[in-house]
Amino acid sequence: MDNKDTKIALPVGTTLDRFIMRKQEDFPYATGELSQLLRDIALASKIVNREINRAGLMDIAGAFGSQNVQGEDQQKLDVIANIRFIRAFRNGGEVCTIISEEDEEIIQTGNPDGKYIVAMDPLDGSSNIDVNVSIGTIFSIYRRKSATGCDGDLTDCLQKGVEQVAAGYVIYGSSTMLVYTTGNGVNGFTYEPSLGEFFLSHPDIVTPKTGKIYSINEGGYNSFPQGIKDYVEYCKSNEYSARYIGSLVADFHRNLLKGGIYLYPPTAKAPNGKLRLMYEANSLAFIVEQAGGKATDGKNRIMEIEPTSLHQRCPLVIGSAEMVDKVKEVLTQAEAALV
Ligand code: FDP
Repeated sequence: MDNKDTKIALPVGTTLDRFIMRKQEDFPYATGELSQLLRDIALASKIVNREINRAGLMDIAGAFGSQNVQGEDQQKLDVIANIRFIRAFRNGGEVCTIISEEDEEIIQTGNPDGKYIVAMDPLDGSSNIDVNVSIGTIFSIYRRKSATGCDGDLTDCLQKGVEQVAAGYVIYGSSTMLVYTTGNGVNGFTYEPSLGEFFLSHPDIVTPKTGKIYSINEGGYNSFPQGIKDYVEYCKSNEYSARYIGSLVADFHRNLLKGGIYLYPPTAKAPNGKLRLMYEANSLAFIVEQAGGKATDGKNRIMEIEPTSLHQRCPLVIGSAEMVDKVKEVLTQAEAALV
């Protein structure tokens, strides 16, 4: 076989579809609905990926002129991504109810027989859209608590992170990747645009136990809790690298692969932290734990926080296990010093 043949003979790898199908075969009683739901997410993300790539040409980047429920400017692409994902869940039929960072109220899909609830941030890091920085979609999937045959309700939507059956994110970056877990490890798939398929590129992701990267918006330093200030000083005295893109999915993804920690503590501007428990923290917590890392609000495990409202915020300390433990230790010391 000459060189040319060898190249052609190289396999292209496992597609996301095939991977999902194989995993489903591991569960003899699986009905295939969760698999179909994951495929719906992949399809919507391909469409959103296309819109993002065309943003400059199509004049769909930039503010939409309205504000979302968090009081932030809605970007046109936020709105488009929200519509695309909702439409995918409506057409798919497996999801009865959606909660979205972009919508104040719960959204009924018109599929009362759907078994699943989706919580999503359709386009996270939206302030970065206009400046060509990586952005992402974050999602969590829960099984509904109520019986099928009617719309899902608030109790279905306000479930703890430990109840997630799957979670993932899509990062729209120099390449587009989908990373997800169904509670049995974490796998990453890279989009091959010429084939229109995601391929398994990062099987069984394990995050390093520790790292040398810390990600925090130090602009808020003056109002950080003392323990967080102390941890930042600890990072500096150990010559850690500061890396903060300001796009959660991108910061998280880098730290997941390389080892590191992301912190969004309470600040004067955001007394409960800025990130949302249901749309951001829980999903990434499930992923990081499945990869061997940890996620806390500084004290408590994120996935055990009892949600009380759809758009609730929480502080977030997430990443390599030993680094998250160190933050807890430093916070405890700082609190003890106050007594
Ligand atoms: P954005 O406001 O651009 O949507 O979830 C919100 C988020 O971005 C995260 O993606 C990002 O990590 C964080 O906010 C950045 O907040 P700061 O600008 O306060 O650092």
